Amino acid sequence: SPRRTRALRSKMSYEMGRVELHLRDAIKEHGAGHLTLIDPDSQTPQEAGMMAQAASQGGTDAIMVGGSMGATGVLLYETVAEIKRVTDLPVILFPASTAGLCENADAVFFMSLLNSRSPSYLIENQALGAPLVLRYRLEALPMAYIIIEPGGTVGYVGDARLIPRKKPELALAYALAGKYLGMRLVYLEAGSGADSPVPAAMVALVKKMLGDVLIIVGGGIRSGAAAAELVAAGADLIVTGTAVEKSQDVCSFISELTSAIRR
Ligand code: 1GP
Repeated sequence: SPRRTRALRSKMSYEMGRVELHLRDAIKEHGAGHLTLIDPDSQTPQEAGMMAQAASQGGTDAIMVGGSMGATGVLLYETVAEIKRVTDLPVILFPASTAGLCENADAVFFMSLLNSRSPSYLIENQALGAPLVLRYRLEALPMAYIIIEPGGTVGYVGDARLIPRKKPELALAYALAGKYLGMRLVYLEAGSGADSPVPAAMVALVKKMLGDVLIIVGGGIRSGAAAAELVAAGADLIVTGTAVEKSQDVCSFISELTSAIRR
């Protein structure tokens, strides 16, 4: 019967949690959302808290915490604690390894670097981290992480076979594989501080073919105009890190981004 099928379906699928629903609601309401990335290695926890507070006032939808190097231990814990103390925003971990997990965050991008050559980034860190995710009661958001040229530090550290910028069909192939593996989010990453973001044509192709999967785009986005172009192409969530760190006035910079991408 249809009722049994429905019940089975909800039992079998890994259910969406509070943070994913918060992001999906924001996207439904405004057409797109914004995530502020804070690397605990780049400033003190107090400064991170002030950045998060300003980003919150500027309308960001959640704070991502992570970094390729040094985003671990007491510094990570205190950074998350300070952000949670001064804002009501969900904190989503963006870990480079199991060391990027921490019990006071709300959620984790539980991701596999699909175009890595290294089993460490495909599945080993995930297997070692999964029992911690359970113990810390973190909401796991199942995500395909795909690194596009130039790839930056994360491309190097993650041993990625970078997707050429002119090959959107390769990005699509990995993204579709992620969808068929049950991932509900795809992150197209150009690398932190990239000269230019992921090409809009690549975002457009991936979004067109993936439907309900949330498309996150990050790396090298420095202006409202660049963010708006990616959202027009189909990005659901825009990530900015470096440009926020460098900004003299975080609140107005984030306002510029959020007003550019919202309808
Ligand atoms: C890096 O995509 C993110 O993982 C953000 O990149 O620092 O260039 O904003 P930026």
